[in-house]
Parts: sequence; structure tokens; C-alpha cells
Amino acid sequence: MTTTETAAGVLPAMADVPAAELRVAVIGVGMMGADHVARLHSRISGARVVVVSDAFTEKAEQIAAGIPGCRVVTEPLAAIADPEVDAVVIASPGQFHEAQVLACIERGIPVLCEKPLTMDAESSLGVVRAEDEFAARTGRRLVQVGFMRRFDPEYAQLRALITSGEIGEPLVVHCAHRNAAVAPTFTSEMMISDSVVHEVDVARFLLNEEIAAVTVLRPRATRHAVAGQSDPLLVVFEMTSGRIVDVECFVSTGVGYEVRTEVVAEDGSAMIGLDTGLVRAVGGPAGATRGSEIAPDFRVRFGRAYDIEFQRWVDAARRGTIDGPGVWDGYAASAVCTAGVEALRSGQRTEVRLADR
Ligand code: ISE
Repeated sequence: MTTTETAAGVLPAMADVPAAELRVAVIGVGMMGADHVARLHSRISGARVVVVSDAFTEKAEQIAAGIPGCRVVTEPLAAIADPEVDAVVIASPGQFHEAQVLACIERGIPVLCEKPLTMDAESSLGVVRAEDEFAARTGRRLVQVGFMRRFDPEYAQLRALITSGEIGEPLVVHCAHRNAAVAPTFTSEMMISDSVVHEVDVARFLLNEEIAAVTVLRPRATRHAVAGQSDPLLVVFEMTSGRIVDVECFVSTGVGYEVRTEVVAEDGSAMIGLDTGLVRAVGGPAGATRGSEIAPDFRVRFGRAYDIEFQRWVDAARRGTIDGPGVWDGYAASAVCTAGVEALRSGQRTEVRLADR
């Protein structure tokens, strides 16, 4: 087997990828989209960004100017319809995802859509049905949802450990999801739909089952919380088998980006996210200390996960399909977040309403 050298390490190359490079349109070049353009341009093989699209034309033009052969198509649906585009990355604001993803399915081209898949469970289910209909006709899946943690080597290792049976049956999962700071417009509802949504996917990914009910507790708020918002939150997922996942979500810690996950099982436990990369010992006026750095944000903490995610998506897209979480995962996450926001508002345990698969 041949291999591909990327920033993510040495990845196996797909044996049957076509020779032609994948021509990608990136819709939305804000913080995340711009990061993805840079990634596709400099670290991912087999693809090039040919179109960028953004409501802020100036930003799009500035990004396109740095990529040879890349042009701006301001209207996102025109970018998706462009005959020179083979695949699409959607990093636009969530309220535009539904129409953009449906346009990709309509054209039959692979798409990697950042979360959320759509803004609510009902519209996400509509996307599931549209892609199911395409898959029934062609045997191919087209929509991958950007839950990048599944590609993080630590999460992959944790899942492999659980699957191996070495620590026995998982019983409880403890998660911490901390951001140093958020925009003043970030509400407690967004803590569920924008932040805890990652733990929703992690819980489903690690335990391989659905979430049945959600409860949200509001501990005493930090004085650094966005005015009027509850921060931190404690979110409890009841899995269908009775396992429990708890998530401390705290988005104004003032410290750094910390994401920890500990699985407690019948014959042992395992934890990831300790940020113990390089441990340095230094002297100083207050005495010697030993410590390591904490990533400032998710682009750094999950940089490698994004690279792996993109390389695998490009390899699959060149074969006309996807390789990662799909529409059902996006829909399930929307359904759990809908229940989570309801639980936050009511203070009550709220059951997740999930359609039949
Ligand atoms: C952001 O949208 C993300 O996806 C990050 O991973 C998360 O940590 C952050 O809280 C969200 O706002």
C-alpha cells in the first residue's frame, strides 16, 4: 500500500482514487472556513480550492488572492452549481446549511458540512431523507458532518480501547469542555447547541448507542459569564442502555481550551485530554514548577484531527462518497440538542425524540 505524508502524519492512500485533483468550493471563509482553505491548500493532498464564497466579498477576495487558481463566487448556491466544482466544504453560519447541503445532494456531489447539519431536528431529518433517496438510487453517501473529534488520535484510541473489551463494559463517562472565552453574544442555549453538541457526538461515537434523555443543571454562574447567562452548565445524558454521560461545559474560564473525557468501565477506566505533550520544569522566584501548555482554542487542540478528517474526506470524495459521520449523526445531534435546550429552559429531564432509522 502507498502512503501520503501530511501534517497529520503518514496516512494510508486510497488505492482507487482517481488521478485528477478534487476541485473544492469552500462556502463561508470566516475563522473556520479560512482555516480549512489553508489546510486544503498546504497540508492535504489530492485537492485544491478553486472557489471560495462568502457574504463578505472582501474577505473572500483576500483569501482567494492567496490561492493560485482560486476565484470568488459570492452567491453560495451558484458556487455549489459551478461546473468546475467537484465537492464542497460548508463552513457558513448554521442557518444556511440546510439549503446548501440539499443543493449538493441535488447535484450529486460530496459535501463536508460543519456542525450543525441544520438548525433543528425536523429539517435535519429532511436532509436524512433526501440523502437516503440519493443513496437508494446510486449506492453512495454524499454528506459528511464535521464532527472532527472522531478523527482525533486520542478519541480514536479511546474508542479502540472500549471496543477491545480490555476495560470491560463502560458505565459512566465524565466530560469537561472548557473555552477560555466566548463572544458576548454567546448564550447558554448556544453552550448546548454549539459546544455540548461535540459531547453529544462523542457519547454516541464512544458508546455506540443513542442518547435517550437530557437533564441540564445550572451551577452558580461565574462572574465572567456573559451577562444574564448560566455558565458553567452541567449536562447529563442518559444513554438508551442506562449508561450515564456527564458534561461540565464552561465557556468563560479565562484559562485555555480544555477538553477531557474519562470512561469509567467495569474493569478499569481511561482518560484523554490531559494536555501533557511537553512537560517543562523551570525555576523562578516562587520556586521550581513543572508544567505543560494548554491549547488556546479548538483550532490548535484539534488541528491534527481536522487534518486527518480532511485527508480522509478528500480521498473518499475523489471516489464520489464520504468517510466519517453522516447525516444520521447530524440529525441525532440536532435531536439531542433540541431536547437539551428544552431541558435547560424547563429545568426538567427531557426525552430525546428520534425518528425510526
Ligand atoms: C465552537 O463552535 C466549537 O465547535 C468548539 O469546538 C467549541 O469548543 C466551542 O465551544 C464552540 O463555540
